[in-house]
Amino acid sequence: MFSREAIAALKAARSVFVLTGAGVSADSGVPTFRGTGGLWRNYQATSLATPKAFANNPKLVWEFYSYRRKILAPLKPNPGHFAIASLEERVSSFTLATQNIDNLHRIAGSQNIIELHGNIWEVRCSSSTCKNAAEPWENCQVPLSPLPPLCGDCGGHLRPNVVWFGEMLNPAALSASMRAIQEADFFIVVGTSALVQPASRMPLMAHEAGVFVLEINPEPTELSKIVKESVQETSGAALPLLVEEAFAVQ
Ligand code: BV8
Repeated sequence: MFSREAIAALKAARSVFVLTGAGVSADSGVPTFRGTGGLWRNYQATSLATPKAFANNPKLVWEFYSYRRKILAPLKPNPGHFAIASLEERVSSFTLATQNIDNLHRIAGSQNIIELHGNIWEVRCSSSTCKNAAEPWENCQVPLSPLPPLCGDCGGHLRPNVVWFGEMLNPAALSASMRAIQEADFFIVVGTSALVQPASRMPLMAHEAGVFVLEINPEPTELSKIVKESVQETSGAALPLLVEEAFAVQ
């Protein structure tokens, strides 16, 4: 499945950067955004995952995220998540940047995680002047009405602590990702259609810096013809094999 060169490069790597997308959670039963029957298709997520949609109809957008939490609640990490967590233990420097908001990497045991698009299990006040920090969702007892619940400090609507389309990513998350990419000598991009900016620029930056970029995705993407190696396989099947081949105890 993987070239000898990829295995040798990963084995010799001092610093590994992994970028994941919705495809890594697909093996846990989480619908992807653009796949068949994906979230995108059923709920026009793009029209709901925006500040404008929330301003126009906060209740609908809140219910959209409640629906997604309901889907996610019983789901568990899959072998792809666990392989990434075990890879982190085998290399001296490791960064995982995920576009996913489902928290499955953390549940699987990954430590150094940059949540580029936030976390669906956290909420924060939607008022830009409110000092209220993001808090775990379960802390905010969701009354039946009004929806969304209101901030205890300023009375503004609470919102999911995620990055919507048209919103800037958290500058700290971006700068931490850029620093780690500069340090990386091996880059794995897995389970992403590589369409959403600025995450989709990250594998290209590494590639342009001469870093070995390995893509894992059952479908070809814009990256497939550019990066050093592209393996058309699911993450749940490929990642455990990759870790096994590179770090199997001799
Ligand atoms: C920004 C959180 C600066 C919310 C998400 C016009 C107007 C405004 C903005 C833009 C514009 N044009 C471009 C932009 C920028 C925009 C963007 O990139 N749009 C795209 C759609 C063109 N980006 C932004 O707005 C970002 N902010 O740029 O700020 C700015 C500000 C104002 C104006 C301009 C610029 C913020 C982007 C963050 C959006 N929030 N999520 C929520 O989840 O509700 S993004 C959302 O898409 C998810 O996080 C998801 O992860 C992410 C990316 O998608 P993928 O993860 O790749 O998922 P997808 O379904 O696409 O692909 C799944 C892949 O998995 C497929 O390739 C499939 O083959 C593969 N797969 C399937 N099964 C498996 C598998 N792989 C492995 N194993 C399997 N088993």
